[in-house]
Amino acid sequence: MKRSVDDLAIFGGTPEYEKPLHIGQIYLPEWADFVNEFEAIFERSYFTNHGPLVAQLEQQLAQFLGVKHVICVTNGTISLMIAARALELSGEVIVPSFTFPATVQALSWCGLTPVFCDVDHDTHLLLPEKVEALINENTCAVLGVHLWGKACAPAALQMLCHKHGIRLMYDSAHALGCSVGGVYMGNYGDLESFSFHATKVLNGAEGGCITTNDDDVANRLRTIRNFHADHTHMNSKYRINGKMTEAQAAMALLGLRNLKKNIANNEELYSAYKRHSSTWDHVRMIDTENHDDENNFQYCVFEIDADASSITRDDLVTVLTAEGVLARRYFYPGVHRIEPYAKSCSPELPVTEKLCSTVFQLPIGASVRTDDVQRISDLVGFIMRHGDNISKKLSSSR
Ligand code: T4K
Repeated sequence: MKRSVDDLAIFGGTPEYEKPLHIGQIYLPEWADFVNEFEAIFERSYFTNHGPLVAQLEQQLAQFLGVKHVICVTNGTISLMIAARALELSGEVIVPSFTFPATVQALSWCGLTPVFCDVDHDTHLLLPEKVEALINENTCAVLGVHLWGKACAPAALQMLCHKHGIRLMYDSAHALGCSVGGVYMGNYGDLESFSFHATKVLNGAEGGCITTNDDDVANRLRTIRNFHADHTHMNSKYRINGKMTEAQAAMALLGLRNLKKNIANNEELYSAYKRHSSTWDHVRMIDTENHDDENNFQYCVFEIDADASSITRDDLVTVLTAEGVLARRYFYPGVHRIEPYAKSCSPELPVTEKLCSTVFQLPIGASVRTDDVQRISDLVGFIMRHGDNISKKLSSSR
């Protein structure tokens, strides 16, 4: 418990956590189950190229999500690249800048031009009316992001894309196990792309998948995922090695067994943050619930009131990091501010600009307990109460 500002680790005090707490989910399977699965892989001596575990994972995910096709791939970035190729996109794609760079970089790898669209201040999601204002004769698709597991206007965007004869794809890296209208994400647009990175709620170490209810799109996805002719008997101008390994599939299958339990753990932590954060000065917690529906609570997201607070978001993150609370600035800077996009475009994105300087995430996932949330909350509350003094001390030490 900090009694004075001098007790903060950044000013020479003892850090709150010796072993840092981080944002990543890092849910692990039982060691014995992991060993069993890997012994079986060694016995089969079959490590990749659409092995039995990948087939099992695709079938189990399809059943869980209620979607016709699941195509497992190497990671969530390759997944987006294969997805864009499968939809045979060419021209401009409307996409938020307030996202992880991979969303946009995948488009660039496919020779597509990202057109950045601003997001809603409260939900951080694309707004269909802002999207529509950017559609022109060069637009071939909208790439929506179900950020923080919240549904990005699937019905409205679908109608809009249909009206303009363009494709709709989703980056659903945050949205495994999230639903809207009783339907799991994975069933919207022409296709959706997921990530099974270690920091995600389903941990394949790396990995991802694309989901679709369209047979033709599924066939093209399977063709592009593999570099030479295979059972899809289809030709494609672009192909790549995007295959998931048996090791990744083994991890993800074990994770899938515990998915509901891990999500329940996240939800408990999210609720604890919700209770405690209401007492902090000048910080609000972003509501990432899909009310009446499911969320995976993969991220706990906060926004600092930059006008009222005497400490900046960046200083808050620096002070927390020194305490071993590895808060993150997802997403900073906005993708439109990084190369190569910064050089080629200067879109008007006032909400994105603001969010990039005010939003931060606090630790959640396997390594965090509810009493950690209490400790982190006491710390954030303390820092916000003494923001003025801390800021002055930080400035004089720079
Ligand atoms: N679309 C969206 C919307 C995304 O958020 C992402 C990825 C993608 C697409 C692309 O999907 P992938 O190609 O990655 O499958 C992390 C993750 O690496 C990335 O997957 C994720 N989004 C992004 C939001 O976060 P970094 O560069 O911030 O990761 P890093 O290494 O700083 O890790 C975050 C924290 O987790 C650290 O404090 C350390 C901890 N950690 C990390 C790893 C990898 C661990 O404790 N153990 C680990 O194994 O991107």
